[in-house]
Amino acid sequence: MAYQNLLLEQPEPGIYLLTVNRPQALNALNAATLAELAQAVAQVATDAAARVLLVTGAGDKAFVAGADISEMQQLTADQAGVFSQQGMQVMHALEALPVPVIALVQGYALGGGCELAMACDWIIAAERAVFGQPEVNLGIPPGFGGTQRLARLVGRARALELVITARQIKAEEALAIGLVTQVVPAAELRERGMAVARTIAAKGPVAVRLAKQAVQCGQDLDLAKACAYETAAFALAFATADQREGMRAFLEKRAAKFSGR
Ligand code: DAK
Repeated sequence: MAYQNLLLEQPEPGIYLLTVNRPQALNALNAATLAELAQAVAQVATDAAARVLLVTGAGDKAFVAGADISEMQQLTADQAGVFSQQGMQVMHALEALPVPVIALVQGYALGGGCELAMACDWIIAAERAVFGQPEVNLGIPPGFGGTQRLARLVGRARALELVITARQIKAEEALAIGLVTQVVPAAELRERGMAVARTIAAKGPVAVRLAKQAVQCGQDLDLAKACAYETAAFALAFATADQREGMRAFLEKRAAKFSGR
């Protein structure tokens, strides 16, 4: 499928690389880009051979510098509601992908850009990455899930401080508060993402999917219910060819060849 504002590539089998491609506007998310993001996520979701999705921004200046302010400026309250829902649906769809989704952030990840990165399963940042929720500078609160995902990732007080003061933080601080999982030199960002993607692609796809779902669903349950969910996922894995192959390969001292069934 051809996109105007995105690039969706498969650099290696099973590994998708999605690039928000509006560098002239620092990859800001307008309605057209959000619509294409929804299509691209659906394309990955329907590919049974997909193993991992990397999400990044074009150029070295920004991952995504937020929702498109020039487009948002004229919105009525009703239109803003529709725009917010459109963004929320994209974030939910990304989160719901059965495969792991990793954000590769270089430069600015602000507002909707920080929200897009947080909707991914984890974030790898380049040394010069900058994160923030500057919406209050524009007279609006975050609208694509930022108040909720940031608080879940870094805790309530830190999220409140960042959202309410609009303070922007560099990669090192983002690492210290748990917003990103690793910081790498900018020149190595893509290769580091590909290396992690290859690692994931070699694992049992069903196990990866079940593990992702268990962590995600368990977060909103109490511990007993969350552990019961994990038990169900664990048991389900024993009905798969991947479980038999994974254990047989270990005992035969060879690499497993998973089929994803
Ligand atoms: N939207 C549109 N264009 C943008 C943009 C953005 N978010 N960010 C940058 N650009 C454009 C600039 O206008 C400029 O365009 P030209 O003038 O060249 O045509 C070009 O990108 C380069 O930007 P700068 O010239 O400003 O570059 P600098 O290096 O000087 O500064 C910067 C980089 C990232 C610090 C600066 O561009 C900046 O502050 N950008 C805005 C960052 C920001 O405030 N982001 C948050 C946007 S608000 C909601 C739904 C969603 C949201 C809220 C509510 N509902 C409907 C309820 C989400 C909101 C946001 O994300």
